[in-house]
Amino acid sequence: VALIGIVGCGKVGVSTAIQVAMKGLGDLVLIDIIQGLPQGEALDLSHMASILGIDVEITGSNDYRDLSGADLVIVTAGVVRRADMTRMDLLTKNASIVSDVSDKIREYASRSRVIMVTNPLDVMTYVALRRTGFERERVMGFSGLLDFGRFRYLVARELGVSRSSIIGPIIGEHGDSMVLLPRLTTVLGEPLTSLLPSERIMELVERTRRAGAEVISLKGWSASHAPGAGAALMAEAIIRDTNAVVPVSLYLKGEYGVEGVCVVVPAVLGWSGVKRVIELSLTESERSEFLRSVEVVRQAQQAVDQLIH
Ligand code: LAC
Repeated sequence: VALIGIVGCGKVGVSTAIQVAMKGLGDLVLIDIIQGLPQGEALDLSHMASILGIDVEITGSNDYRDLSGADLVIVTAGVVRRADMTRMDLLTKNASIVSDVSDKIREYASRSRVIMVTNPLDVMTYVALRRTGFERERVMGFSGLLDFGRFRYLVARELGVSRSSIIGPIIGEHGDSMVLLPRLTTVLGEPLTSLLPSERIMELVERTRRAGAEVISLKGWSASHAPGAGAALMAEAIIRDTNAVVPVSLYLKGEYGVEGVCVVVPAVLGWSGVKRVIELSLTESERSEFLRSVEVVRQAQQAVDQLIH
């Protein structure tokens, strides 16, 4: 049985735990520094699993030693984004939290794969990579399924087709410079660019970029169910070794002509983590939009470099 650790029992951590538990992927250990919280959530989730007849062990702990033997650790710990904050405002605070968590993962779960969920996502993936010292294939950031899911929600409504009939890639930063690719987003092969006028596509892309902030301003705190769903899908691809192609934030080593930055690209996921990067054939304008997004992350990454060593 696989062991999956979830670090951080805030709303995102708990929503992720619910959705991972419901998939029955393996045993779960929830970690948080608040006394009682992970234990209480674990008990509640164990009752949930019992009602549903799902036989996974779910425990909670304030001690990182209980991550020992984890095959996968999902990191959601950090300060959450308020409506008036950009993801970058979170940078310094969360870099320090994620550094500490990464040290614990290296110490107690040295063979684990890591899915980073904390914002700003791409830079936190970089922090986790540096501080764990793991090979890049085992350290990946979650956000692409979230952002693409938001786009797909809007496009499906617009076209009156099932959400599942729409597939497409997303690349670049999890942030305002994220790159959706309407030319490569298709309804069973028919590109969005021939199904909708370009001005309308641009509106949907803009709305997708703002979707995270829209959720925060409505409900008063950050999205949690959608992130939980996407993180659980990534966990499933890894634990069940499915080879699903998923957009993940990954430290690039020359792919797309980019060296040394964590940004979102499509990758094949399985038991070992990232098995392979898929390099999309981009047009000149798509490529330059992507490279601009990479530079946004590179700047932020350089800003934390001094903090994490
Ligand atoms: C979101 C923020 C929290 O996209 O990154 O929901």
